[in-house]
Amino acid sequence: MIRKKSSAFRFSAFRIPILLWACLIHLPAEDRMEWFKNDKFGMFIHWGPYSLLAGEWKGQKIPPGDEAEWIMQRFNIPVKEYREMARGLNPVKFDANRFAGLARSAGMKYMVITAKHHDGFAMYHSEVSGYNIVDWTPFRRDVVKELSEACRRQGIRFCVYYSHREDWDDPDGYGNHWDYDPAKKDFEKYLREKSLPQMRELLTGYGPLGLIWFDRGMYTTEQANRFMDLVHKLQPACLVNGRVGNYAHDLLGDYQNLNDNGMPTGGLDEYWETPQTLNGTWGFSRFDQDWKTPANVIRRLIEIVGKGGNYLLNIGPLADGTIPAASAAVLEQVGDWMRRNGESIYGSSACPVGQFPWGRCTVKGDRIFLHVFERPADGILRVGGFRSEILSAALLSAPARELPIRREQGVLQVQMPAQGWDPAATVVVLRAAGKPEAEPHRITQGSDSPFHLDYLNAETRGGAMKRFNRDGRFHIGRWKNPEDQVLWRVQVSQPGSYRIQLRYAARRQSEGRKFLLQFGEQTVSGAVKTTGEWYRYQLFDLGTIRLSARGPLDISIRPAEAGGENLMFFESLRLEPAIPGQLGRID
Ligand code: H79
Repeated sequence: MIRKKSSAFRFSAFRIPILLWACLIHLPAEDRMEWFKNDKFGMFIHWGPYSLLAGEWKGQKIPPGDEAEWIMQRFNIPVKEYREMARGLNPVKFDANRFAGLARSAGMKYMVITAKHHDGFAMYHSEVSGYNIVDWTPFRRDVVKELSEACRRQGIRFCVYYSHREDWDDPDGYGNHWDYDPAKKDFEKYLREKSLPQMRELLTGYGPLGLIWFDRGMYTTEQANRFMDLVHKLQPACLVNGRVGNYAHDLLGDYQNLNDNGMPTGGLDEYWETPQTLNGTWGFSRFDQDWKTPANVIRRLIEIVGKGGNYLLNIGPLADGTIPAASAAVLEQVGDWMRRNGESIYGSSACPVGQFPWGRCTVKGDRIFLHVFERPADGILRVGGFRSEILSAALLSAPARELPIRREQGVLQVQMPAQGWDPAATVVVLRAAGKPEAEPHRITQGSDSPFHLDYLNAETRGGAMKRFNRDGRFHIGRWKNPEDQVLWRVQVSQPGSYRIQLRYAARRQSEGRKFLLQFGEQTVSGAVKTTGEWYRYQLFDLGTIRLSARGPLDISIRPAEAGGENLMFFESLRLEPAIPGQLGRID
């Protein structure tokens, strides 16, 4: 289900053959992902009975920064009492237009609302369970329906969050061990009678959905596929996030989520999004007023988009239906910036040269957008790393006024104006002669130091993909054939003998598979050793290699033979001086 993206983080020059889609999928992957690639910024809404408790149960408080929507689990609130409490949910001030309007003025293009969170309560009119906002509360209005209609009117793509495994209300759902004996749970019954039927209701009653945001994974891949198949059968264009599957197995879905509030260390070869919240909680808490500043949110957006991802930013409405004034104010200010600078965000791709000391970048067509966080003291912005000829520079806010540029020892210098600075990020637009290309980059070594080669500084070829793993780490996987390669371009300054240390995880199916490590003309072969199941990484010693010449060297790893399973989940290749202090000195 996951396609390699066309925009790699650093080495963008290699294009991946288009994978054939399973005949189940009615639309080609590219078409279905198009809006996701363009839109970049979405609104997440966590809203449910927990909003009424606002972080407190019978005098016990959720500490600031902890997750208020977890209150039922945290204080082991009995189902009977939580259900009684939920009867009081009556958000009389709720106005769906206000939500859609705020998303719109913040520059957000999609909205994801918790149709059911882990507490099992549906924020829509469900016939599967009467424990929903229409049948259970005096409010009697379908919040999900009203939001879906308001979003459609205001041009926001509507999406739902659905916790498909966790359900603290249902005797057979996952998670409630204080009311129900885990040994007596019939999880299949839960899937059959609540989770899948509710998913069907959401897919058939609320118009076209942009994506379904599952959470907490499934026990098995087979179970996850039942959800994926249902979504694709009823709404072929609707995307599925990666948390649909078992976190410890191969990740499924149309795109991956980083961990909650995760920031990426680098780009990935697949589509991704990071869910983050404006303070420290998802559902509303009276005890958490630690709001991020508008500038912080803007810089996070830039950081994420500059690495090829999407930013799903959460608000937690109050139980009366209003949006906390502080979070609305932050979003309005982010919107001000987006109105002026959205051109540098929507439809852009990852920066091909990584990050700069003064800020970040994105690219689109023949334009490079430089997001300047720190104003250079001498007024000259130094932009290294682009090979492309740069034809002109101007502030995005003043396109008619060209800024003087020149190149000095390969580094572009832009003479910045004294005025027009934005405290969050000032955007400079460079126009390149053609598609912006990065300079070929070589990894250098310090004195007597090892080479640490990992996913971040690697170039992937063929089917090899830089992927997220649910532990919050990253690796390279999906390589099966000799053309699926991982490559590094290094600069050897200290000839000598190096110990080769490979860190990876490998499933039993990969045991004994041969691979080749290429150091220029020298080849070292190895055989995969299993590390048990899935993502259990271990360090393996592959002997020593003598790098006798100073200068450029290409290092690669590839499967020796075609076919079979994923070779390994590769984490890093370390070249350690065999005898410390004995490497040749730099001239
Ligand atoms: O919906 C939001 C979270 O409630 C949900 N994902 C985001 C989008 C989420 N599900 N699981 N987790 C987050 C991770 C679980 C964290 C926990 Fe805890 C640590 C559960 C128990 C210990 C945080 C601290 C919540 C309660 C105490």
